[in-house]
Amino acid sequence: MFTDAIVRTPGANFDEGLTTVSLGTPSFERVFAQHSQYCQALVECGLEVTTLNADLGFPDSTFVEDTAILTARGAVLTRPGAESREGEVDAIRDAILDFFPEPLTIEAPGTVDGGDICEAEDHFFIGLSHRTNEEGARQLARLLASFGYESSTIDVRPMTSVLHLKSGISYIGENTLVVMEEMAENSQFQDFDIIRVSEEESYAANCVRVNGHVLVAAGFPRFTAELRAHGFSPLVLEMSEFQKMDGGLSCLSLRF
Ligand code: CIR
Repeated sequence: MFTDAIVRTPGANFDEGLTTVSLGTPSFERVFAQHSQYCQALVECGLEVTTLNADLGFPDSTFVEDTAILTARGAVLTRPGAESREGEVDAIRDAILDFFPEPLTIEAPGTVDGGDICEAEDHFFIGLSHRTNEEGARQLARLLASFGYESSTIDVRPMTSVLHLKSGISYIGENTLVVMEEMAENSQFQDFDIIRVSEEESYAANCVRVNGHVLVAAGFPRFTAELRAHGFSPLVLEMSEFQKMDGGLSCLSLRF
């Protein structure tokens, strides 16, 4: 069960952030509305939400998930792999200190984005991506081991359709992994129940279990029906404007 979440309001220069997709320019009005519905959903799931002010120095800073890995046994501040995002971590350190007084850190030349880290009970899948490098993954594995967690790496660098590991997989509890088609055969997933996400709906593979619900992006009816069929309770959220900037549901909050 989570009790808390940290989010950051998007800035008016949100559209100046990084993106690899060509889905058009986000409308700030819609970004803001979608962000506020997202926060509302976290509240509905029973979380106390801490909202940080927009930070115009970092257009991608609403994607707070990339800056830290918060676990039940301690926190790790990351070192984001995109240079323009490195400075986002300082503010997150301040924001988590009340909850995690002694966060561990990833050091140069290691880089890690939180979007590459998928926690499945006591095991962490660490994505090697164009943001999380091998040195960062090694450091993180060591830090997680010091908390008593196991981990393993999954290389997503050859996959052009995903920015981060969690663009393609999500752990939603009940031993269940949501996995996009391209990753579904990975032998590391063999002990999990798998819900496959078809290629046409692959954006929906980034979903988030928050207490009794699974937050899911709107517009993916087959996947949403599948979740219901497996006994989950989807809470559907419009994400179009975040998708334009390569963002998914998980990246908009740190949950703990
Ligand atoms: C970036 O490229 O860094 C942002 N525009 C999107 C980050 C999305 N983060 C995530 O999925 N964890």
